[in-house]
Amino acid sequence: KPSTFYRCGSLRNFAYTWGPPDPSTLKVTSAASQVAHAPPPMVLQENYKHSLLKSREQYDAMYKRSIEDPQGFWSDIGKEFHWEKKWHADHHSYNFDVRQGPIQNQWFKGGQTNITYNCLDRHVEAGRGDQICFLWEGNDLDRDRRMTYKEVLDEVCRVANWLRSVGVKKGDAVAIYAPMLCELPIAMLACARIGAMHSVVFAGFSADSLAGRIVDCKSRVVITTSGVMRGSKKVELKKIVDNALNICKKSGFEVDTCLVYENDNAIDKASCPWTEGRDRWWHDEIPKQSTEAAVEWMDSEDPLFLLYTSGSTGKPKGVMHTTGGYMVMAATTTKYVFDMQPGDVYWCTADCGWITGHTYLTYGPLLNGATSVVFEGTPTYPTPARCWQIVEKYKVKQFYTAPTLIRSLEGSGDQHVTSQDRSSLRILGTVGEPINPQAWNWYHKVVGEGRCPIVDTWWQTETAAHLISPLPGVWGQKPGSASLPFFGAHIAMVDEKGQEIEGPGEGYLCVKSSWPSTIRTIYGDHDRYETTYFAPFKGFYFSGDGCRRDADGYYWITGRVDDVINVSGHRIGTAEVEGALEEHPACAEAAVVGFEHPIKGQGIYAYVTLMQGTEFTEDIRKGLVMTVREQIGAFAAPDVIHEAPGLPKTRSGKIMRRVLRKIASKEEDQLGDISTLADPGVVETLLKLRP
Ligand code: 6R9
Repeated sequence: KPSTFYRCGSLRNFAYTWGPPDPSTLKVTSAASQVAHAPPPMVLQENYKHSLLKSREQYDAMYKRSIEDPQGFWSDIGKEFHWEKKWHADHHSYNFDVRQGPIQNQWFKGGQTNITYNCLDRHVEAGRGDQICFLWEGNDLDRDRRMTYKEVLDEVCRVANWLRSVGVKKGDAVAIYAPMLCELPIAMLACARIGAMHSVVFAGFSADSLAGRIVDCKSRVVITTSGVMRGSKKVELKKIVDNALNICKKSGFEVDTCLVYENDNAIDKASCPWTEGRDRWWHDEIPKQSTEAAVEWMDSEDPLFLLYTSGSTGKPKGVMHTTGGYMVMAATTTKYVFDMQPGDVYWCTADCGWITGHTYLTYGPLLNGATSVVFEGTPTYPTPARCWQIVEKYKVKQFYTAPTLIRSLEGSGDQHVTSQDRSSLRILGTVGEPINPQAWNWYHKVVGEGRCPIVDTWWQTETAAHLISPLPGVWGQKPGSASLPFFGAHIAMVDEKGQEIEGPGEGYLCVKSSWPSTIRTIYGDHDRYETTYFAPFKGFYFSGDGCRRDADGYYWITGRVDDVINVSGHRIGTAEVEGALEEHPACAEAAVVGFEHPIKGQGIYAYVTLMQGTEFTEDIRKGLVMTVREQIGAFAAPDVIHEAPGLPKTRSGKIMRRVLRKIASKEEDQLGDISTLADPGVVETLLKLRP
């Protein structure tokens, strides 16, 4: 069987006939609907003074310049970094309009730099090598580790030398499939040092998904670990990698080297599956390497990394980011949004397998010379107090997490929070999905004791850095609103005809001009890049999100308007889940939609048509869920499987998802016009079979 990766969404999704999104999907998330009619009052937070920005007027002036003179604005900031070769005076150009030729973005053209050099060497050379770079906290309470900037630099150089020794060159892709050990960001930094693109695959993805990502970018080298403990659960990562490498081999692509770090509290050397010749132990290979490794000077527009993400159609997209613009914007957003000073102890709970772990756990904090906490475990193990124990232990100043975690911790009771000392906290952040005002208020009052501004940061894998976010202490906050655009983010809201909406209103969230960390392409498929992001609304980058703008110019993100669902801040394409379900031998057809979930934001609701003559049993239901876990990963497992002898389709055979969404959210009284259905009777049958 071909892997899901290639057939997910089945062929009907491969025709990129993307028109403007269905306006009936605009209202998607609970958070947005809660604030739709009566925005909560502003929280002023006058006790917090931003260390760089003195006033809203100062922001206004800087923002204006960043839009009117982007090249001048970013050139001034670019000077703060080390460039081996300075960029051209006229270093920026872009085209966002498909009618004007190919979409392209260029920033700091002509310049040469290296992001790892700027993250590590620059600080060590400035005499700050003894400062802590990573504070690592293990899954179990008694395991921790600290690494200074100098120690991280040494290890990065060793790994860089090893990569070179196995033949990795500038421009090659290296896949990394690892848990949250210091070795994960170290491996990323080592790739960047030698100009190889890292392609980190979240270690919760299945063998199939990993294989698809390895084959797509032809990574001949994979870096992994023997296993990991997540809470009390042991995950045998190397076994998953072995399965993935077999799948790769069957599809005609062979990985020749696999570097394995022995994470012995989960799986030791003796019990780790091994393929002689291909597999190498980190402990045998890395320590013998030299701690000096020449830096590969990269052109600003040379690729830095690939990160695969879900879209509304087809297989996951290899989002490509380049060196110069990404570096400058990652650093600048981190500095202003988290008001970050060198030496700050900062904790982002994201995994490096997602964009947040790239920009705001690794590159952003290191570029600013901060101390970044790396946490291997899960936030509720051994108890729901774990996060706040870590905050107390390391005196964390800025804490950055996802609304889903906030909601889940809120549900476990305030005592787990208040039992720990949180006086070190200054700024709280959220990312990944809209935050509902209720969770915002709890985060603000209980976790932050009413003294910490909350930065609700809107951005995407594609934007690579914050585009809309409060700047702490610079303006008043409204719970549930990401507030105002960051410097250089030329945000626009358009209607379904692609006309820009000025002033208050509701529409599709777009960006009007290039920002330094814009997605440069989809790896190997520039056409798909143009069709996905630039074809829906001519002249704009389209984010896939809906939004509202209020009378104060504040943005309220309403969630995805395409076929992407956001489960606990993880982006999942409905087409991918459908493709996975269709791998089950009893499944004839599947249709997946999102529904409101009290903790996860959105849950996955799957309608499944079984093969003729198959009875819908509990075993079949479990089997379908298991198939998705195996094909994609546990985090994509459907919450509900709804037996569907028939799906609501138009006469041309198009599934009417609007109807499926209404049934999933128990709003069948609002089905709207179903007269265009080929067989309106299917709706009644579906209602009868509600699980
Ligand atoms: C960074 C990240 C991107 C999608 C995005 C949107 C949602 C992210 C948000 C938010 C409301 C916020 N999203 N931040 N929605 N408020 N502050 O999550 O990247 O995994 O690519 O997801 O997440 O729907 O389009 P990614």
